[in-house]
Amino acid sequence: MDQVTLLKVYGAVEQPLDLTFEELGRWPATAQIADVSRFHPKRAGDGVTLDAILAQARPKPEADFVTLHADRDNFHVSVPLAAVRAEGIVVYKLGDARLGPEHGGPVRFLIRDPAACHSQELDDCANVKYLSRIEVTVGRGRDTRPADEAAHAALHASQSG
Ligand SMILES: Nc1nc2c(c(=O)[nH]1)N[C@H]1C(S)=C(S)[C@@H](COP(=O)(O)O)O[C@H]1N2
Ligand SMILES: [Mo]
Repeated sequence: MDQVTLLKVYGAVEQPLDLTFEELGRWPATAQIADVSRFHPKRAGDGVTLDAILAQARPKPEADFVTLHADRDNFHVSVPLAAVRAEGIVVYKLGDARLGPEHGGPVRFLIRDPAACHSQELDDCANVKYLSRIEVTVGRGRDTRPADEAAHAALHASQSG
């Protein structure tokens, strides 16, 4: 059993959290989402709902954005709390195994039904891989999603091969 924190939840919350692999597995079955490939055919793993995690962290009344940080590659996304709360899934395992980096692990954020890149707040670009911190904020936080098609194409080109 290891005590390594996989995911921090902090900012405008009553109860900051440092979550380990074991703690993510401790949420009740009602909060666990099995096999995300059922709705994201090219993605894999099992997760816990963002809603369950936020219920434990308890955002302050003035909080209105959730900022998702991937420190591994310095990628950040900030989306409205009210919109993402029921849509977000924190994917952290693949069956009994840990989620590997080839799947965006150890923790990958997924929106159940994302819009096409750049079309809405909850777009495919907000499906943050290597998620290390969830920061609850008042107002929009850091967001490094590519702003237009050229920047988006450049990002994807830099990752292939
Ligand atoms: N950490 C991190 N997460 C990321 C990105 C990234 O560059 N770094 N790219 C985003 C973009 S622009 C898209 S479209 C999706 C692609 O997810 P996929 O690799 O599962 O297709 O991941 C998103 N999550
Ligand atoms: Mo994207």
